[in-house]
Amino acid sequence: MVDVTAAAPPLPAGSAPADLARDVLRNLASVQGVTPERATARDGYQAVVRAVRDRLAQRYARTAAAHDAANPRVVYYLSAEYLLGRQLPQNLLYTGTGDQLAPVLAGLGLSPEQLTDLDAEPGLGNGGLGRLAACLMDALATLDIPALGYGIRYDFGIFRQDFAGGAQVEHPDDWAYDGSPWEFATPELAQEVGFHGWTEPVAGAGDGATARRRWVPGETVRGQASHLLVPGYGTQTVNLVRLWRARAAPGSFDLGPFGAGRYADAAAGIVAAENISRVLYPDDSTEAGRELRLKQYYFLVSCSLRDIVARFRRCNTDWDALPDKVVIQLNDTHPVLAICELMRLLVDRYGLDWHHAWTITRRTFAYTCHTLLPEGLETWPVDLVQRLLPRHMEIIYGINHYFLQEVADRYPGDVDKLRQLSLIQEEPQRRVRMAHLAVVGSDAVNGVARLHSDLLARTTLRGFADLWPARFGNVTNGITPRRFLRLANPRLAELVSDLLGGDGWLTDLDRLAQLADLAGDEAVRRRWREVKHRNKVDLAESLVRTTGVAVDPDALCDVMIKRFHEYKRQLLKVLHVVTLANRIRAGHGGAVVPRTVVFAGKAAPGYWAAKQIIWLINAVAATVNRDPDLSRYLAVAFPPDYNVTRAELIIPAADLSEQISLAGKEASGTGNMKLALNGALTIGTLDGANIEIAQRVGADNFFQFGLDAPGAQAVRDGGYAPWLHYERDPELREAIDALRRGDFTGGDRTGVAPVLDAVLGRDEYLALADYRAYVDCQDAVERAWRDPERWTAMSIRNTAGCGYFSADRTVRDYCRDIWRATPVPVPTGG
Ligand code: NBG
Repeated sequence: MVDVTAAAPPLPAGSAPADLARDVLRNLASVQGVTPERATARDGYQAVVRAVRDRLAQRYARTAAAHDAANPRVVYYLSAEYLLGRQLPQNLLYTGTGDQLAPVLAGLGLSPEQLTDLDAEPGLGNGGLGRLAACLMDALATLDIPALGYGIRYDFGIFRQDFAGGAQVEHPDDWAYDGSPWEFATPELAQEVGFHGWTEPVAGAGDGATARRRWVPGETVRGQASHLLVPGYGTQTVNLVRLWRARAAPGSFDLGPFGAGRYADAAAGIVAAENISRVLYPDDSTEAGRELRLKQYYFLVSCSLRDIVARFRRCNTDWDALPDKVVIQLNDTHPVLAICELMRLLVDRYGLDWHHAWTITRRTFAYTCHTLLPEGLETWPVDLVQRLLPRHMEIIYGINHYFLQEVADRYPGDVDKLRQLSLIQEEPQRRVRMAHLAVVGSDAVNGVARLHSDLLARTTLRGFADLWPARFGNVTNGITPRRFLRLANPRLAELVSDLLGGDGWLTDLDRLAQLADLAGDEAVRRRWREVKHRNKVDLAESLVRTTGVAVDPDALCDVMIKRFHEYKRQLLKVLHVVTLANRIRAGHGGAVVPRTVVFAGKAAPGYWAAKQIIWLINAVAATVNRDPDLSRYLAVAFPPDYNVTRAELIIPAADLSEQISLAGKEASGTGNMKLALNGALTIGTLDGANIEIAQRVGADNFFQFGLDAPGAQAVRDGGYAPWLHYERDPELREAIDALRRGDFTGGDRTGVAPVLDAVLGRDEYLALADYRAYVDCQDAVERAWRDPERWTAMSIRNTAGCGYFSADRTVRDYCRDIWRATPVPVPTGG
């Protein structure tokens, strides 16, 4: 086991209160080389981070020792994404140093906020999937489960979003430009990763597809490990996220061309190698882009699998014990090549017979699917895989060969079945179906909410669920209450602790259920409202600063914060905003409750329709906010660059949570859980985890509307005609006509036309079919809002019902049903 503390100069770090001051002062002198009088905010930040990190590193050293001694089953989480959020506030809380910080900083003339502002968020992910990975890592450590998360140390994370003329503009996210002080680079922990080349037979091994072979790569890069420490809350366990960074082999810099003035040529090899971990999800609209992305995935998989095998072999000799000591969780399809890589290692390197290797491999992996959208299930062109990873392509054919035999035995003569289930899609282009490979090569397959898991087994992966029903299960997602209630919303956390007589809820979220009884207590409701109001004042101040939009903290705070995608139906929300504006313009302002609508989120850079909707929202926002008749009742704010940090600001202030995806499309959602936990009421469809939220908080405290998944299917099957809704519903017609006239886009009709043509023509996500139900349900929201006592009681019951959505429960479910992992307590230090 690599000792991550080795990378840092050894500083004795204690845990008594005075020790933080002592350590910070020492770090200022010995790490930053400044006297306290000359220390800048950045010096202070570095010195504090180092002092806190040292404490975590010491816990990590003890954790690693305890794990080595126990030789337990370890959970290895393979994920292309981690959205960890800021580290400083969390690590102060988890090390119990937060309270000591203010006096230390005061002595340096600094404030805690100055330090927090310097703490860059590593944006190594896109959205829900990456944040889920971070929440699960937090819960794993909190529950003392031995676990290691593997990922890629991207130089540039998810782009920074800005608006120009209302349109999304993407800037590179150079998150570690000024260094990343939480990170432990351990370059000595490295793996060599091959690409391209050819395969050849091994003497005496036979020559079938499943025989042992040798791969001679044509290109090799090095993966170097870099670590982020993941502490558990209220425990000594510190696990790791191990991120791989691509480097050229030492000596790759070419002095010859450099001497001749050809500087770019001299560094070409280095640049090519390092490009592998350069950016999160390189644009794959070109052949080169597609190859680079597949290279990334294999780079992650190859470094991680070799590392896992080496860790296993330090304490074990019997390969049959691998599935008892190792469980590899595949977070969506990105890391699924890991199945082939383990087969390659076992067969080619360690000489196991194919069937023996397959039995071990299949019992070692588990796969979580996070989508139902067909485009979310990755496939790769066979010729690309063949070229980049020739040995893996042979292994895929080998796996497919035996798998299709099994299918043929089960369904004799059913050629269609073979075609449907094969790992290879034949038409229109030969491609490898990564989800099929994942299911065939895993012991367990799960979806991320009850409905999603059911739909996976009944539709997307139906053929596999028929073959192996026991393999399929559900683990509903969860969120960490430490970050999303305690840290994001300290006022509510304090109130909850006060009402429940302590903060035991932080690790036992079911205790929130006791709040339900207090919803009837007028004094509690007053305090609850007071907290929400102060959070809304904070948000209002931030919105003025970031968007220039002045909002009324007393207005209903209606938030839709998530990635932009047509299935999530931000457009339906726009239609509602325009409907409200039309009502106000028609003189019915008095009937509308004052409302602030907050949108936030990014669209994939190549997703034209989603970007068009972003532009439209900004145009509508500008129109509404500029018109004094409208802005008395309505404000629309769209702060740019949504990320974990911004979510932590908006969520505590939300009154209403928009979860309005077309039923059957959102796998789970986790923002829905964060908002409900913070006392927002949901207006939502029967989709993803919304269904379970409604069950837990009570249908009376949830605004449900619209088609359910079978209903949506029936509408589509029945020859859906969106324009009929337009014709029949005067309010909808007026909303669409006003948009078409350019009334809400400063007279611009060309930008809005394609968006409207799409909904009136095909309306793939049935926005018009759900419009009336949605607007009526919003009217019900307004009626409830007019009664603050009723609303507050509903809000309290939402928080009370969210115990189930703790990531701790999610991890316990995984441990029980899939991972078979048990806690290994870590002793306290000295
Ligand atoms: C997302 C789903 C969400 C879900 C998260 C986490 C992907 C591919 N999927 O509904 O869209 O909450 O995963 O499971 O990012």
